[in-house]
Amino acid sequence: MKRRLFASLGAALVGVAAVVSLPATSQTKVVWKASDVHPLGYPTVEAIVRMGKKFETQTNGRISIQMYPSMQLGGEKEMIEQAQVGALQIARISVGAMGPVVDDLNVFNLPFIFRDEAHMRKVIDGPIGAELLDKINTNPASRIVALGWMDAGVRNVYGKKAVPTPADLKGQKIRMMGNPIFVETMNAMGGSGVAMGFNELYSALETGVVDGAENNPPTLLAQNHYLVSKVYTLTGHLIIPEIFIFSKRTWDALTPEDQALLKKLSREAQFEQRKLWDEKTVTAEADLKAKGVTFVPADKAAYYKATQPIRDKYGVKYAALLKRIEETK
Ligand code: GTR
Repeated sequence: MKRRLFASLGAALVGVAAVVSLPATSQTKVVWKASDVHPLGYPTVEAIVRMGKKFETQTNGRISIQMYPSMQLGGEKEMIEQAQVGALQIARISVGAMGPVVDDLNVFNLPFIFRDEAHMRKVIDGPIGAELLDKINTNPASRIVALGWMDAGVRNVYGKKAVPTPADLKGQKIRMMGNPIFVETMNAMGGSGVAMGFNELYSALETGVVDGAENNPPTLLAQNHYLVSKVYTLTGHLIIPEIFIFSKRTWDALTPEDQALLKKLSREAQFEQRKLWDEKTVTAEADLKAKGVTFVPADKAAYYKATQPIRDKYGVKYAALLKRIEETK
């Protein structure tokens, strides 16, 4: 009798639970597509995966995120285009690839404008960072919503030979991201800049179509470029943050509550990625050294001097902003 009572009580409770959860489950489940050029486990990818888990928990499974890593949905240019038409929702993009879409961002694509990573972080965390995200959001042509910033460390040159001074880069074909500023920067540094998609780079390095490239240590490791490029010269010419963006088309169809949740979880993802980034930079450097990559110091003052024409040429229209960046302590 008692047992039957408990059984029916249990059934009643299950019934209550089903009724209570009905509003959530009766709404259509949404799966947002997220994309990154890097593999699973890379800090930017991991931060979005974690954000997806939080979304799932906090919306009772109504919204989740499916990550498509490792360029499965194409390069960054393609990812931006897909976000613009709503074919994907979240894309993590280097500011290098965003410059051609929203010109104001190109200020971050100039060589040696940040003293170091800490300086860059101060800038993106402060009013300048907020203003630039806003420029993306209010630019009708961008058709994307900027969710937040991510870290991408310091970019250094890698290849088969050490390039401690600009003279060492003479005749070296170095792959740069597809933005004219970068090609001109490499030319000013003494090398020969070649604009090329990230997806073509490994084979270009392997076959000698280019002699080298430039990037941060986690990328050199994660993209396996170290297998064919064993010398990493610490030129430190670019410190380019990354952003993660959302499709404006999808955003406009969200409820204000979901928009607010997305903003909140994005802010958390930004700082979670930073923590993951710092950890990964340390382990990546150690891993690369263990795998036979030589780290070579560079004459940074010489590279700074060599790239002055680029700051002069492109910096004019960002003069006020550049002054504020410099004054950020
Ligand atoms: C990496 C960045 C990628 C991509 C790549 C490149 O540091 O995380 O988003 O921009 O550089 O050089 O193309």
